Amino acid sequence: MSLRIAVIGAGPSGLAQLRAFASAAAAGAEVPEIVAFEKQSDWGGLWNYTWRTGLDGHGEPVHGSMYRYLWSNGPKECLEFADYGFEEHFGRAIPSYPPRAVLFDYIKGRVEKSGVRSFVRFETPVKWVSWSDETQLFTVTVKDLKSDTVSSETFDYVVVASGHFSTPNVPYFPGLEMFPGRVLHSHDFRDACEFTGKNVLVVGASYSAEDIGIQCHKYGAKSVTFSYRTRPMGFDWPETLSEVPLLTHVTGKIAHFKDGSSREVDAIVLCTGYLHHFPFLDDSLRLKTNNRLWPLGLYKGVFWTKNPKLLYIGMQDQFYTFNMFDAQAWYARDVILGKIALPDPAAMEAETLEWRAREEAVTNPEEAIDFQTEYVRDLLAATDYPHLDVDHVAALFKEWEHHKVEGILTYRDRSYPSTLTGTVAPVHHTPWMQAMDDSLEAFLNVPAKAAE
Ligand code: FAD
Ligand code: NA7
Repeated sequence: MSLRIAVIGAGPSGLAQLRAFASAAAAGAEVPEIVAFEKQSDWGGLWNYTWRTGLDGHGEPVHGSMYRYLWSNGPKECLEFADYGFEEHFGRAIPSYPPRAVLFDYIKGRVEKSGVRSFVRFETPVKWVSWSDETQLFTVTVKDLKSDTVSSETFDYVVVASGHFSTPNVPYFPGLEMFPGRVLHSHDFRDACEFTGKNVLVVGASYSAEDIGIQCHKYGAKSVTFSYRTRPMGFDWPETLSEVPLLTHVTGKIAHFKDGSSREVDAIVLCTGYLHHFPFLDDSLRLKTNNRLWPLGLYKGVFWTKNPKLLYIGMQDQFYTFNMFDAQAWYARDVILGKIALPDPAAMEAETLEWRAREEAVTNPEEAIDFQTEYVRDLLAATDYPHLDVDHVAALFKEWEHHKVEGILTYRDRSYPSTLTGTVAPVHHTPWMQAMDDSLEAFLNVPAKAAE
């Protein structure tokens, strides 16, 4: 087969695509040539922690948004790969809420086993992608950061798996420029210890605000004030954490809010979300969306309806993560291999609009979980991805939501059963609020050397 596929990004989404083709090859299928371009020096996407902020050593924008002491904010049982469970990777059951390093190890384990590393060109950001109607090929222009050279190659398909939690959405509030303290976006947050003893203002009311706020509390912030635009998160916060309406302006160290109240703060963290940002794509190929469950323009949430040889993996707002990327990647693979036929453009567009109407009818988190569950179920039904009990996953997500409401500082101490093996996760040796060491060795309780 002479087809060539370019995958942009070797995070969980891009790696799902590599794994999908590797599993087809292992089953005897003839698969196309795949080249994955990754701008960082290792794979794993956001899970590959970097201390850097701003620009990297080559002057490229830093991709990483993860921070030290980050622990999974959902049960690992909800993201477990159906073809490579946690028990298979670690040789035993592990607790339900692992720190970042442990999930990074799990992600790497599957692809190392598949032998796909040679398909990835590291330190090679994609700079531009164009399509030719004449040749029916994409031209992909990349920069090799090691040799400082730019080159172009042609491909039959392009899979965009570059993530969408890296380019910060940074609103302006009058007075920020004169604030005599740290002002940063969650993208640049690396370490809660910086805020020990400080009064921190966190703007935003979603996952980043919630998690960065409670990390600051855990590592000794004097107080955390959350400022919301639409509605408060409404958790039963400890005494030093509280929610106020939207920030209107700042005068000196005083933050003023929409309800007329004000507070003195030492630092401001803007947890105001991210932009879908594809600086390497021409307007005619570029997905333009905010962070939501059903972005428009993508048939099955994957195929660019205007040119289905361009595919996007992982562009939705996410309850499901790793196993949803798998469901998308397996479906994408089977379309590329000719096992699944795409309908005509009008039918693709009509189905996409139907899903959007269903998404717009969603009114609460439980319905949002059900919506994404139906989406993943729809994809899985068409491929040979190993059985994933999505009803069980959905039930776990709903339990997780309830457990967060019951205790925002204690939900990570809970345990859930694997949907693959039924094994209930062991309780972690230390309650999350007291677990200050986020290393893999501390979590697994193994000496540093043995874990390597
Ligand atoms: P990414 O992980 O962002 O990977 C994209 C890859 O593309 C990166 O390696 C990047 O370097 C590369 N890339 C980007 N642009 C280019 C280019 N032009 N050329 C070449 N390569 C490029 N999910 C969970 O399931 N559990 C959690 O606890 C959780 N916590 C999170 C915490 C934070 C702070 C954030 C931001 C996200 C969190 N997520 C969590 C969600 C996260 O989005 C997914 O887990 C997952 O990392 C998404 O994978 P991805 O491959 O789509 O994107
Ligand atoms: P999200 O989930 O996209 O949420 C963005 C938040 O930022 C949300 O609460 C927005 O308020 C708020 N926002 C956006 N613009 C503004 C302005 N202008 N003013 C005030 N507030 C604003 O992003 P997160 O970073 O929380 O989560 C992304 C991923 O990172 C997620 O997968 C996590 O697991 C980690 P709204 O509620 O819309 O009014």
